[in-house]
Amino acid sequence: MTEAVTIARDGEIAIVTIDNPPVNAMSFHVREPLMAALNALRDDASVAGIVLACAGRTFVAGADITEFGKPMQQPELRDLIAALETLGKPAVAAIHGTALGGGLELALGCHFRVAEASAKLGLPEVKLGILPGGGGTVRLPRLVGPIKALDMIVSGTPISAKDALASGLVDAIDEGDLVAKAVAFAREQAKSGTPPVAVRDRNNLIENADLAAFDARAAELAKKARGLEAPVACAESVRNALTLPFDEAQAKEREIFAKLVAGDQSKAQRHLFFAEREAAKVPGVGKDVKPREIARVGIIGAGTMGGGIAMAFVNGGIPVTILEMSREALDRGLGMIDKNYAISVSRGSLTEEAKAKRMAAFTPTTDYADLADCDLIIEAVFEEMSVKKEVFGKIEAVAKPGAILATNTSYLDVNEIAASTSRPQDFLGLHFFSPANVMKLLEIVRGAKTAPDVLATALAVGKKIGKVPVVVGVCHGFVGNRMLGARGAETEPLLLEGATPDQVDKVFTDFGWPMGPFQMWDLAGLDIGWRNRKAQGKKAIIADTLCEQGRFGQKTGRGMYLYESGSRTPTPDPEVAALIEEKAKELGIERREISSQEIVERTFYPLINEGAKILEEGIAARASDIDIVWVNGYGFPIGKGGPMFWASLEGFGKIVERLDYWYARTGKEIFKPAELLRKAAETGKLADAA
Ligand code: 3H9
Repeated sequence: MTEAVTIARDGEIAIVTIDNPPVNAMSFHVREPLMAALNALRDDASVAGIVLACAGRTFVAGADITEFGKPMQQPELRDLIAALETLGKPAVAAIHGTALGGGLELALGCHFRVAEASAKLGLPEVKLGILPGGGGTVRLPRLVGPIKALDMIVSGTPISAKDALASGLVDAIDEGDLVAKAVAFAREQAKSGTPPVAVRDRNNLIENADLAAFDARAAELAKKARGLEAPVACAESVRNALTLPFDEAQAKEREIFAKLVAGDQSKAQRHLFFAEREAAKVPGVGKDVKPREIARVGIIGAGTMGGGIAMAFVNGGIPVTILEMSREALDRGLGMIDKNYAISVSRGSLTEEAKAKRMAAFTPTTDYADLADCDLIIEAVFEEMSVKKEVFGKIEAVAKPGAILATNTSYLDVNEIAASTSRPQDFLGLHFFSPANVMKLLEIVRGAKTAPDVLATALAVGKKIGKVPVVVGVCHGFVGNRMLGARGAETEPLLLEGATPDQVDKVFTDFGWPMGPFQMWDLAGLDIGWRNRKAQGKKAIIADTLCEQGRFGQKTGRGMYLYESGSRTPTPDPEVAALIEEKAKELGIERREISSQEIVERTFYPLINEGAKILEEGIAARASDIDIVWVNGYGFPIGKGGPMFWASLEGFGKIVERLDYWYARTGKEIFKPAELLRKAAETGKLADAA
């Protein structure tokens, strides 16, 4: 093992290098030798200045997140920062890769910062449910100004080196030998004889801060926080930097950090950070399995789904051949894509030039033979087994050997479709979520015969196009939609028994979902579920009746709710209330008061129960994979960490007890507790796949 901190000399300048792979996190075994190194250099009269650099692929990417929640070992990050500030000689951070969180805070402890042109700098702590706890909220505004600091800290989004130079965060950008440049910088500063000024003592930008403008921006950002504590706390802490003396503001930052890091929201968000990385590790797909190369993708179908999937690949830099049955359908699909990009241009997130480049990456065709050079071919056609099989018959006839064939089915049996081809080893499901160019989740459906390198390819290409991929097994609806079915099974019965649509929706939005199930129906269009139900011979008593009345939701101005013309704000409709009462009467259901707790127990608990059954069957490899599916594909509030993590907070014992109650009362399968859940009630932990 190499030493975590080493010192080299270039004349009178000392180069301190941190080497803690993979991302140089500030673990205790880095902090301790770094403090020793700084103390030694402070006392060494032959040293005129120091450069703080990192080995490997990046500058320090932050505090070591695995140490959170455990007693903090001394020295702490803030002690190191204080040591840097009081060295009495110039300290220069040499930044390559990413300087994030505690890494950027360490660099802010240096008197100067030199960055590689490709570097990124940011304080992403908010995404872990905390705020920068190493003085980031009190130092950053002193360099870049209060509003820029507020935006960076509340969003957590890193900025480029170029932006950092323009805003005063870095002092120079280097294209060549970064450490040599930083050494030259330190030497020049040391020679100047001017004592270096610590960032904490640079008060210009904050003394003249416009508090009213700051508060207005903070209020704007708070609106987007949607129940999360960290963004609001970040803003509060930056404000303290403007109104309080440095030490007082820093002490408050520390207090808030300690409170947030111990809270459930941060635990949930840290769980999601590691869960996302775990999801990329798939049983049976070792690091030695090499993905196949994907240089061109073929998409069958240019409708909403096919078009969205095609955009996702083109946005990720992979050209697409897009196939439709007719020229008109192709033109319509490409017209839609063009319109979507035009919206991005009008919002300023895409230039005209970039739009033209993206449009040029689509090769439209009506001829299957044009798919011959595609490395991955995805069908996004009508959700019907016979149609899918027919399409794959045509694809197989032209696809080159080794091309990966994928279905975007939401519910159908991937093994059955795979078996209809002669290459089931090259076959899998790639389940995108609508709008596919926006939604992060990608369920990769592993068929019985899918080859490991096909899975590795899907994971790699998914990451390349900015998706969060999760490998799941074959069952009706896979992980997400199968659990959605369990969550929604009791929504109509709840209405018939006495709840109102807005009461149910409010339980959901109070929990942190972006909207409730009935608002969702209205947004998606009630007619979509109606059509599906008719095809499957199923019924939904309230929703079907509304559809028969032409009430399809937002698009017709009436659905489960009423919508003023052009508005998306739902208003409860007395006609719907009357319809519910009438149907309940017809069915002989006696209506009663329904509590919020009952709504939770009959919707969220079956969701968790179904998740546990999915784990039991090995459809998901880990409980955390299920959390990733729900947070990225279905709007489960990130501050609650996904359904399975939330279940651990709610208490497995309590959930099982209430499921038993509802199962005894209704006999419905969705309430019959999974064995895994029963075991979790005893052990306090949900075991992974059987
Ligand atoms: C903070 O700094 C608090 C301070 O303000 C106050 C303190 C008092 N710690 O993402 P990757 C692991 S909070 C521990 O796949 P990439 C990661 O789990 C921190 N482990 O690589 C993975 O492990 P494995 C603020 C960490 O190249 C491996 O490293 N900083 C940490 O795609 C590779 O990670 C952040 O939030 C960590 N800080 O992306 C930055 N970071 O291989 C968090 C990573 O076992 N990190 N690991 O699965 C990132 O955003 C990305 O890792 C980064 C590299 C962009 C750096």
